Amino acid sequence: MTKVIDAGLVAEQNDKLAAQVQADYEALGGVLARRGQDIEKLTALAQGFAVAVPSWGVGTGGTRFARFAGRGEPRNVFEKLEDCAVIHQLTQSTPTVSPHFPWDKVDARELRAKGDELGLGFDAVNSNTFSDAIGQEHSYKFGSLTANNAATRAQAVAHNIECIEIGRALGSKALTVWVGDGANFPGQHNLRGALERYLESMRQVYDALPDDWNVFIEHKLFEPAFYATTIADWGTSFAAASALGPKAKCLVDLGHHAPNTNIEMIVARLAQFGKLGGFHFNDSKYGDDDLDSGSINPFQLFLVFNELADAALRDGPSFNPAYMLDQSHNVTDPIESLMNSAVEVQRAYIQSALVDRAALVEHQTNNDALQAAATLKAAFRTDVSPILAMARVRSGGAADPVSCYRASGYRDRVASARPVKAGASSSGIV
Ligand code: LRH
Ligand code: MN
Repeated sequence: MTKVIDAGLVAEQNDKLAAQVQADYEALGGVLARRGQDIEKLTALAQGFAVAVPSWGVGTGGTRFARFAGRGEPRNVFEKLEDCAVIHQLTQSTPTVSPHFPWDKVDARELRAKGDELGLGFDAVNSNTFSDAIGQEHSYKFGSLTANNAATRAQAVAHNIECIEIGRALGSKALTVWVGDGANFPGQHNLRGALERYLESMRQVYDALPDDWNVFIEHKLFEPAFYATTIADWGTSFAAASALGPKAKCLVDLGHHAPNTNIEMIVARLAQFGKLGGFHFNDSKYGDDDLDSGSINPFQLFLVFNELADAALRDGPSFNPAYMLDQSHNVTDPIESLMNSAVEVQRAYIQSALVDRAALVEHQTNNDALQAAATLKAAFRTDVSPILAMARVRSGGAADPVSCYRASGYRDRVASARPVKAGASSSGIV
C-alpha cells in the first residue's frame, strides 16, 4: 500500500510530541479512572472509529457567487483519492471515500485499483440529478425523479441504476439519493403529484438494488428549490423509505434543517423505527452552509452521538448507520479541514461513550432535570484529545495531523504537480 506522506517524517513528527502525548494521556487516564472509566478501552474504541470522506470535499468549494480555486487542486478522481489517502494516513479514521457520479466517473476497475493501491475503500455512492451532465438528453431544470416529463424521470432512474452498477464494481454497499426537485412558486407543481412521481421513480431504483445494499434518502428543507422541496424533511423521507421497503433508509445531513431544529431528536426517532441509514456530517449557522463538523455547534454533534450511543445499547450490533462527512471548504485547505472534521466527529463519539448512563437513567427516572443535564455536560466537557492523539499514534497516524501535514509540504508538492486549470475560479460547490 502506497503511503502518500513519507512514513519517516510522520514518525519524526510524532517523536517530537511523544512525551507530551504520553503525559496528557496519563493525566486523563487518572481523571477517568476516578470515574471508573478505563482509558485503554476508550482508546481502542477510538481506534475502531471510521467516517467516510466525500470525494467532492478535497477540491475547494464555492458558493453561487464565486469559487476561488485553491493551490494544487485535484484535477480528477485519482488525485482526489491521493488527497483522501493523506487524510486517512494522518488521522487513521477515514478508510473509505464516498464518490459522486458523474463527477468521479471513470473506469470502475481503475478506480478500485487506485483505492486498493492507496488502502482506501468506497462507502455509499452518490447519484447526481441536480445538475445536467454534458451531452445529457433531458435537462433536470424542472426536476429529475419527480419531473413531469416521463423521459426525464426515466433518465434519472437510469442514472441511479448506473450508479449502483459502478458502486458494485467498487465494493460499495449503498446508494445515496439526494434530489433538489421542488418548486419556487405556489402552484408551480402539484405537491402530492410530485411525491407520487418520486415514489414511482424510486421504486424502480429500489428494485435494482442488490440484496445486501441500501438506498439512503437524503432530505433537505430548501435550495435549490425555495418554495417547496419534494423530500424536505425527515417525515417525508421516513414515509418514502417506509413505502419503498426495508432496504430504504433515511440519511441525515446536519445542514439540511431549519435553524434550531432538534436534530438529535430526529436521529432518535429514525433509530427507533429502524430507518436511520446514515449521516452527512458538517456544521452550519444559517442554511446548508457545509462548514467543518463541530466548528459551530459541537454540543449538537455530541448530542447526536449521545442518541447514537443510546440506540446502539438498545439495538445492538445490527445498529450500524453509515458515517460520512459532506462539507465544502472555501477558505481553508480542504485536507486540513477534513482531517479536523474527522477528528471532531470521532471526539463526539468518544465523549458519548463517557456518559454515565446509569446515573442518567436514575436522574431521568427521578425527574432530576438539572443532574440529568449535568451528567451529559460532564462527558461533553471532558477533553478527550489525549485519547484521540494516542489512538492515531498507535494506529500509525500523526499525533497532530495538521502540523504533520504542514511539515510534509504536501500542498506545495501538489501545487507544482497540478497546475491550476484555466477558468477554475467559476461559481458552484466543486
Ligand atoms: C446536497 C448535498 C448532497 C450532495 C451534495 C454535494 O446539499 O448535501 O448530499 O449530493 O450536497
Ligand atoms: Mn449531503
